[in-house]
Amino acid sequence: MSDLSTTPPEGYDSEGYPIPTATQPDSEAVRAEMLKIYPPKTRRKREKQLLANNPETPPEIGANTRTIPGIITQRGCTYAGCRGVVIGPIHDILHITHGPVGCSYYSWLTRRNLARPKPDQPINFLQYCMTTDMQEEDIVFGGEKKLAAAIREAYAMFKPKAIAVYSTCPVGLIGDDVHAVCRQAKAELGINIFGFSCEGYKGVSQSAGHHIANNGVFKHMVGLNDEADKEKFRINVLGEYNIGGDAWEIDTLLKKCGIHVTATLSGDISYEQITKCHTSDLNVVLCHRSINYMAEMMETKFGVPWIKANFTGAEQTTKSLRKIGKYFDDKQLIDRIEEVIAQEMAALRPVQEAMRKRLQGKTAAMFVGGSRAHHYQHLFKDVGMLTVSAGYEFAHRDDYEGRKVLPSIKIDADSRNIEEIEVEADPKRFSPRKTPEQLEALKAGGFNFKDYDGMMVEMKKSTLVIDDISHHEMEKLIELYKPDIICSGIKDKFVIEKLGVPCKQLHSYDYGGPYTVYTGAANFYKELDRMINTKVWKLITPSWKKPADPTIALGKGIDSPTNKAIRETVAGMAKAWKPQKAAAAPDAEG
Ligand code: CFM
Repeated sequence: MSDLSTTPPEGYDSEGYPIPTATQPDSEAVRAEMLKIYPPKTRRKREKQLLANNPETPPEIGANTRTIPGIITQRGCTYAGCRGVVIGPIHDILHITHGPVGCSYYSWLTRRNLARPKPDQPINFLQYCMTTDMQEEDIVFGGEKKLAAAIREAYAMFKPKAIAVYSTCPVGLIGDDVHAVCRQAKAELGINIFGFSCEGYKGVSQSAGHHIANNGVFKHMVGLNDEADKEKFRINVLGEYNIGGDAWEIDTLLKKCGIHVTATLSGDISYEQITKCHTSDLNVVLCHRSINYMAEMMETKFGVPWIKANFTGAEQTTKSLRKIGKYFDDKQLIDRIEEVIAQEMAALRPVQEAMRKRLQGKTAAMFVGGSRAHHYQHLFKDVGMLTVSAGYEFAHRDDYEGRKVLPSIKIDADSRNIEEIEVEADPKRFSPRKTPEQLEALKAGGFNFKDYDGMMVEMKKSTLVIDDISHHEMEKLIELYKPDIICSGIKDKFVIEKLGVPCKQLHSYDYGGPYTVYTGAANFYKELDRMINTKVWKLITPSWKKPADPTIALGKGIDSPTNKAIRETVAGMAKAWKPQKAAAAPDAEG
């Protein structure tokens, strides 16, 4: 909603949720329908991951557990979460993948974490793809020497300030000691070189890779440079990776308000910015899932407090700016923030109103990552669209139910696999940014530090929450909810579109964006209109609207022409097949 008034505008219910134009199915019935195909053991597990929401007392959801083999999941691997997500965007260090070429190749510019060379810092290494390209011989005899040679070669060519090395699955299996190689190379070359044990199999998803990356960035980079920026009102933006230029929009907006960003972790960030980010005065956490560890460690060691904020959606951006203003408690800053909000909303409101007229009452479903499936619901709400179902790929219970459940999360063997580093207050450099009295006053005024309420409290009652959605569940969802748009990723985009529903990729933004703050919100509303209101979807008759074709129903029309043809082809192939060895060897019987 464009203003922050308490009476909901037309098209919204008394709780402020948009009213959908089409009648919605009962979420419990949809859930039962999705689950019924599974064998009992699978069903028991999936039952915990599919729930009808209750915003007042969010039900306990099964999250961050292994995907059952055979289920088509959207998840990625631990290496992807470490190398690709959290550290990959640092643009002026070298990233070397120790492993077969594929892991490196597929993490090469596939995530749109944009970076641009600065006048004083013209280096951008992100377009390079570096790997040790392990071969069979390295797997058998060990790859440490090859890694040491690769580091030397890369250093000689690029003379970087730092090199990060990432382990892939085979490296962990054969036991190469990447950390020892990195220590040795560091001593030899005199630059910062460090490794990550982020083998793809290390955790149940990329989420494990985030944690490993946070630990490594904290241990090897944060705190190396104590020289603080001169500007007043310094913050770090954590969990913002500049996909499609999002971080640049946030930077521009904050600058207008007079707020200085020391570092954005890790969107378009330099090595130097990371090394001094502990000198900032506030950590503003956007993606809680990928970087809450860093926020916690920086607070413990250096005394930088953290707050959760969200720059996705107009209303959320306004709230977040006001929260930052309140933290610094400076009259001039607060006034300036209000001026900027008024200016930005004056520009956005006409777009929002126009788009709301075209989108009001439409519905959306969202399955992505560990934070966007929550945050983007606000952009939909801005233009009168209701999210009928949502879920994360790899988030933990706290991202769904809120951080209050943290003490009750059971640590399983998979989580125990990930190192929890012990952090203590730095004897010299720990400095609380606020006095205990100031903190108390802020808290008394309703200000929440280190808190995240999660997705469920902000989602309408009975909305279907689905963790780690499978393709089968996605197809059922489309059949039963018929949402006007689904936000997801490349793994299921075309399955969704073949079923006649537009799919907006929320990872890569389908080459679009930025979508953060007010300027980005305008882009997103227009994108929704373009995708939903195009006539092209009416040209497709999705399979669920067609009558079942008996000739292709396997197991049904056993004597149908299609099935007969398949049987004949298979029989012909079997007849023609000869075992290779037998054909080459002398005829045993002759
Ligand atoms: Fe955080 Fe992200 Fe996300 Fe994420 Fe990601 Fe991403 Fe994402 Mo893709 S860090 S959890 S691991 S907001 S790459 S920028 S879009 S799945 S919802």
